[in-house]
Amino acid sequence: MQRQWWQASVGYQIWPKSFNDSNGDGMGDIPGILEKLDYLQQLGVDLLWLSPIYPSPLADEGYDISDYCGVDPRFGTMADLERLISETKRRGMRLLLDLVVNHCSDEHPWFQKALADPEGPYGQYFYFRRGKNGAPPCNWRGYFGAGVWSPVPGRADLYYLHLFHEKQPDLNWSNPALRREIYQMVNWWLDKGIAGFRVDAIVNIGKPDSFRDYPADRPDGLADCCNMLAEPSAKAHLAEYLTELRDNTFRPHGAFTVGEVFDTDPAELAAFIGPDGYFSSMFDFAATCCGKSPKGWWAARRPSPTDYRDCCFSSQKAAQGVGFLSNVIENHDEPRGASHYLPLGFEEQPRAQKALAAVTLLLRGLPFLYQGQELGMTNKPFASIHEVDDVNTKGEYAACLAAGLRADDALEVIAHYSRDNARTPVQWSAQANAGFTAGTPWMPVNLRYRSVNAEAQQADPASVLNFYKKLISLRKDPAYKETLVWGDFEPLYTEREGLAAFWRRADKKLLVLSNLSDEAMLLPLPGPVRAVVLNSRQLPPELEQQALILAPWQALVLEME
Ligand code: TEU
Repeated sequence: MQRQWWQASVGYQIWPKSFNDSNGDGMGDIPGILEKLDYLQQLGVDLLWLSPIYPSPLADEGYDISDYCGVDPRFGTMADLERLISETKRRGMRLLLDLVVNHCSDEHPWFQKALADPEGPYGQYFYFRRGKNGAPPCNWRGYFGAGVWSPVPGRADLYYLHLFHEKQPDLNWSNPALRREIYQMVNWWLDKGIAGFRVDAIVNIGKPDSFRDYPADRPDGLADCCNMLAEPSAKAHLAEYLTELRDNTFRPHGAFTVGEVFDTDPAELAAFIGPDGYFSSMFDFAATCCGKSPKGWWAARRPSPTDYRDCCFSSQKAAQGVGFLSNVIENHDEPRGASHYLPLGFEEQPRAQKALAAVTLLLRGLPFLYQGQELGMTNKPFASIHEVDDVNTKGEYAACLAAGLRADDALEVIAHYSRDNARTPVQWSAQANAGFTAGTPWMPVNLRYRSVNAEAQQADPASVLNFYKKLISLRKDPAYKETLVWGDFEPLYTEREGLAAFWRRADKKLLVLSNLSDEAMLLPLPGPVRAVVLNSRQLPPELEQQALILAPWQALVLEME
């Protein structure tokens, strides 16, 4: 496989509104990110992905864009962003923006012009369709729980399509004029000096040639819109558009791209991330999807640590020899990784968080950390549904009630899965509002900030933060980089519950062992140990001639003969 500059990178996602506020308005901003570049550099991350910073009505927190080539004044100015591009470069880091082109905002001029004249040229930028016997054109339910068709104001029986919120109309990629506008915009950003993009919800741009009903799958009589992704015409269009997008933008710029791609058939992996793939990389969402139900969050089952391991391992095997996945335990759409993958009662424990960190950072692929993950930030408590900001959570709460759950049970469900969990302000210090803002934070901070914060962890050699630093510097250590970045992956001891054990092998033979349980484990050793390269616990590993005892939640990297 050809080597690329980005393969040895460690990614870090910034969700700007909650990262760091420089001007006291309670919202994070780009100057606030600039203030923390040294922190990020010391952590060792080098590929920074910014969730959307473009002008937006924030109906879906910036994923509803009203101007693709601007910066929302709440986040700063174009000059601030240009400074961020140059300051990251100066530190050997690269900047990725979020490319959100399945849909735009209903306040984007394209949609405004389309509404004014649905039969005109801008009408062709969207999907306008007539209703069927007084009902919408088809029975799809969108990703946020409501129907995907909303009426066009003032036009009896005309609807527009939105797979997400009604303020996020879908862009019509079958229109070459729209595609040209998008490519121009992408090239404009790449010419400005960003290194590439995280590509949002991208599989949805391939729509089938006709919009037909699917069998209803919930009491609302609607069917999940993602059924359409399996239609042969949708798949064919997706391949056509992604090839064209790559050839007209990413490829000539040598850009790095990471696709938000769910549910890829292993047979299609090469098309997405192979040497000639649409993207450089894509997120591995196997564990993210584990236990989720098409019925909604109320019917989801939490994955166990063993489920987490099995998901990661099967993705690793599928991607090996094909391309580089991007490994995540959390992002701005998911519960905090520690709260989701660690068993109840252990989510706040640093030793358990470190065991999880060792797995996600040492698998083959690019690790992408999400802001605060490196501190062991956990889910936030919810006292009432009125505290919820996120549109998706509101839809899922309604789905809980429709399924017959009582209000307090519904609250418990959404409290675990809500996207707001990942969106509380980053805990920088034990000062007021966790040092995030001098004003009133737009969303309350998690009260754990008094003990869990960056300042305290920087001073504590045994902190979660310092363990992440060790893991990242191990990946970059010239002695081990070849093995940890390009080496192969092979699982072992998979019959053991709660143990993540795997080989990373190239010029060195590294054995990664992470005990994702509260029980000590006696493990046979597959050969003599040359060196203990990393140990998450203070106590030295109990090594015998042919066996070792792995303490509860202990993670070890052993260099073997
Ligand atoms: O997410 C796409 C997506 O499929 C999610 O909506 C996902 O199903 C859901 O969040 C699971 O809880 C992307 C962005 O990451 C998300 O923040 C946006 O809301 C969405 O696209 C629309 O742009």
